[in-house]
Amino acid sequence: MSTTLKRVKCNAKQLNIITTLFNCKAVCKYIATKMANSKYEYVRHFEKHDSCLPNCWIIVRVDGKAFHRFADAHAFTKPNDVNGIKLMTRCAHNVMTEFTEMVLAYGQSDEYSFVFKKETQAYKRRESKLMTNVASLFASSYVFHWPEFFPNVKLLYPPSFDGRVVIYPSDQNLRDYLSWRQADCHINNLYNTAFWALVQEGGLSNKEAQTRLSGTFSSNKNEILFSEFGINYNQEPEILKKGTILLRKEIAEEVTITDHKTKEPKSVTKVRKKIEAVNCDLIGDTFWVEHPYLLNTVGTC
Ligand code: DGT
Ligand code: MG
Ligand code: MG
Repeated sequence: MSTTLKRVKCNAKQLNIITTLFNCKAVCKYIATKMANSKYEYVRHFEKHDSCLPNCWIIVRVDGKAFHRFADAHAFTKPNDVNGIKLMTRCAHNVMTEFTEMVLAYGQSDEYSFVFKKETQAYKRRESKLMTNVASLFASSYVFHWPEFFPNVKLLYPPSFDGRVVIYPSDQNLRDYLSWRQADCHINNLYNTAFWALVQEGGLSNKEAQTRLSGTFSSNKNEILFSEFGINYNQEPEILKKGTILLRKEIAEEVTITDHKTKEPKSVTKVRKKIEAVNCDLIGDTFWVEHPYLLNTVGTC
């Protein structure tokens, strides 16, 4: 049969008709071979091979495009809009639910970093696949969940998020990366809290507040907040000072099952993983000592 088929010359449309008519496995196989070996096939070899280095942590970071404009356009509270922060975390939760080989995520401001375990084989570790799938799911989730967090604010235009991939070979590099993002959260939040206190409560113009804070250290900003506005920065909510960490926690649950021998109901403990948000320090050792499974990822997720 295949000998006869190979003698037939026809275009793709005609081949499709043959498949429909005969619905025959051999015909389908023949067509697949024919199409795959078209003269255009060579263009595939121009694609970049972009597999991430093996045995390294893969981080995908997404960041809102021009979010200063987006925040203004949608009247976000300054310096922090808690609904905006919660929406970001809802999106990150979606991403972690979809990508089960993610160990944790860390978010602050308009960005989220997602950590894939070292051994992940998701998308054959292809950088472009990982980055674009994460960024597009994050962006679509942002629009999808918007009404839950901003029921009275019309979404004026579609937001977008850029994405990048960074590879870290050692656990220490990974910890340093996350510490860098959390330190950035702290530095920006302290500055923004002081800046907007000076503007909103102190009556300074944006330019005057900027000049006032220029060249100041953390201690100076803490002092301005405390002595001029009665704000103890240390008592600001952790979600603002530390950002948000999403991790998979093991939850032990009592469930009732039917004993297959006695056919009687019995109670057993089942362990399942649940994605949880925490707002704590991840720069010190405590977090890593309390969650040792995060770095020891073989066989997890
Ligand atoms: P990009 O990322 O280069 O496209 O530009 P932006 O404008 O997104 O800049 P970026 O990512 O460095 O900084 C984040 C901006 O988002 C920053 O201007 C403040 C704004 N933003 C983030 N979260 C909030 C919030 O909760 N409230 C307000 N009012 N603004 C926020
Ligand atoms: Mg941005
Ligand atoms: Mg940003």
